[in-house]
Parts: sequence; structure tokens; C-alpha cells
Amino acid sequence: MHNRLFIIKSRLSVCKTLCHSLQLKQKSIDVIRRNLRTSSKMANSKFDYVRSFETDDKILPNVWIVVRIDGKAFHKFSKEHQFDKPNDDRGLNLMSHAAMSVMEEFCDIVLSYGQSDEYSFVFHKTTNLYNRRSAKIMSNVCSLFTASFCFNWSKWFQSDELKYPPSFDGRVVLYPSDQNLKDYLSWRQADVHINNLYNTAFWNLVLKGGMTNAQAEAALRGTVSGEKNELLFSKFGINYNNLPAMYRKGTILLRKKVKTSEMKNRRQLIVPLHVDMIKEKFWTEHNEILDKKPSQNYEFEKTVEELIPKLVQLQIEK
Ligand SMILES: Nc1nc2c(ncn2[C@@H]2O[C@H](COP(=O)(O)OP(=O)(O)OP(=O)(O)O)[C@@H](O)[C@H]2O)c(=O)[nH]1
Ligand SMILES: [Mg+2]
Repeated sequence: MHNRLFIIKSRLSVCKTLCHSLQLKQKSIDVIRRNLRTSSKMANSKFDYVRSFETDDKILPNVWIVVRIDGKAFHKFSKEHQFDKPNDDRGLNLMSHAAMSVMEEFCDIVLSYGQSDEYSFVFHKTTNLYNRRSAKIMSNVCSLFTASFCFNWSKWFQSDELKYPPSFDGRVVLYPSDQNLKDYLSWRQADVHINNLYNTAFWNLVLKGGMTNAQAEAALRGTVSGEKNELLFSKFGINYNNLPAMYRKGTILLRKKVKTSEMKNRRQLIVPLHVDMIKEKFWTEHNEILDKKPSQNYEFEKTVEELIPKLVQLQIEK
């Protein structure tokens, strides 16, 4: 009995010593931690003030956010890569492919519109993407677009190599009313019409009419749309209105529920349209855009494979 008591007492004393040394260790760990915290606090407090140089760029609530990207020096890029003049199907489709990647990533984009070397992305006014921080939205759109443009180059240009990395600038423009937004898109689409009619006439005069660039420019100086239409028809037998709608109207990307012969069920996909956005009819037909309603069913004219745009086909095959 006495022995047992002795053993218990000595074990207790060992435990106490262990606890004591553990407590001491814990204390020294706490001290080290405290010192580290203090020194990092000191470092932080010394440098922390630089945060205040970062200005708040949060966009006001309830306004339409448009991000427009534009190719840098594409007059040179298109020349170096021997784009068809005035419109290169491969280049225009690659732009739309890159825009499609952006729409797949950012689901608050309700419409995208592209022409030449530019694309506009319309974020619904209710979006809370990146807490509506302007630079974050714009830079992510711009860099994803550029990356996708390079990544998908060979899908459209096959073995023609990409000779150097292109870049795109980006800006954010805010539109407070639905009408402002519609007018913005009408402005971009009217721009396509003006530029494309001019470029079509110009390049026909040069490539088919044998004029120099300067002569073609002089021939078109001061002409109105009707005169350019007449010139195209009388000299080259071209009815401008019969040219591909993608050249004349640009490309509108919308989310639609699509079903083709090879699909079991309808799927929400991004569909390219080349239609007039200036007339009100577009907005009533596609009333899901402004009201952010669920996307509507969309039927291709004929569900034969050739008539389904390659852009849609690429999404189906994914
Ligand atoms: N041949 C050809 N050229 C195109 C096509 N699409 C765009 N481009 C060229 O890209 C240019 C785009 O115009 P801008 O954006 O005003 O000119 P930029 O050279 O890109 O200049 P910055 O945007 O100011 O850097 C056009 O003027 C054409 O030279 C195309 O399909 N075919
Ligand atoms: Mg440009």
C-alpha cells in the first residue's frame, strides 16, 4: 500500500514537471508568436498606407455596363496575315469565337456585338460581377478575349501561322437607360454599314477596277450611300444588299435554347445573328435581353448541318 502510494505520487510529480515544461514551451511559443505579429504589424503599419493609393472604381448600381475591346493596329495585323479585303471570314469568325469564350465565362453578358476588329459586351445592369469593380471586369474580359483569339487561331486559319501576338485595348462605358444602350448598339451597327459600303466600293475599284489606292479614294470622295450602291452595281454587277449579312450587319451573339437534328434535348448555346438592331423589332423579338428573362427557343432555318454556323457546331461538339 505504501509502495503504491509512493509510485502514484512520483508519477504525479513527473506529470507536473512535464506540464510545467510544456507550459513553459507554450509560453515561449506565445512570446515568439506575439513578437512575430508585432514585427509584421510594424512592417504592415509602415507600408500599409500605400493601399490608399488604390482608388475605388466600383460602378454605380443599375446601369448597363458595356466593355468594348478593339484590336491594336489591325490595319497592320490584317496585312501581315493576308486577310481578304475588305472582309475576311476567318478573321471575323475568330473574333466571334473569342467573344463566345468570354460569354461562356461571364454569364451576366446578355448580348455581344462585333464588327471589324472590335467587340462590345453588354453586362446586364443588375450584374454583381467582381462587386462591379470596373478595372477587374474590363481587364478580365480583355485578357480572356485575347487569349482565346490566339488559342483558337488555327481552328479558323488552319496552317496559316499566327506571326506575332495580337493585343486588344479595352474600355468600360456605362449607359443609364435602356434607350441609351439601344442607341449605343445602333451607333456601332450604323458604323459597320458606313465602313463596309465604303470598303466594298474601294476594294472593288482597286482589285477589279485596276485603280490605285489614291485613285479609288478620289473616286469615292464626297459620294453618298446611293452613289456607292450604284457604282457597285453598274461597274461590278454587285447588289450590295445581297452581300453576306455578316459583312453588312456585323455579328450579334445571344444566348438561345437550341436543338439540332443531332441533339437529343434543347441546350442553351450562344448563337450568332446578323440582323438589324436599329429597328425596334429586334428588341421585341428578343425581349429576354433587357428584361433578363430565360433564354428563348431558337430554330435554325433548316437543321441541316451546313446551315448551322461553325460557331454553334463547335459548342455542340464540346
Ligand atoms: N483586310 C481586312 N482588314 C480588316 C478586317 N477587319 C479589320 N481589318 C483592319 O482592321 C482595321 C480596324 O480599324 P481600326 O481599329 O480603326 O484601326 P487599327 O489599325 O486597329 O488602329 P487602332 O485600333 O487605333 O490601334 C481596319 O481599318 C482594317 O484595316 C478584315 O476582315 N479584312
Ligand atoms: Mg483597332
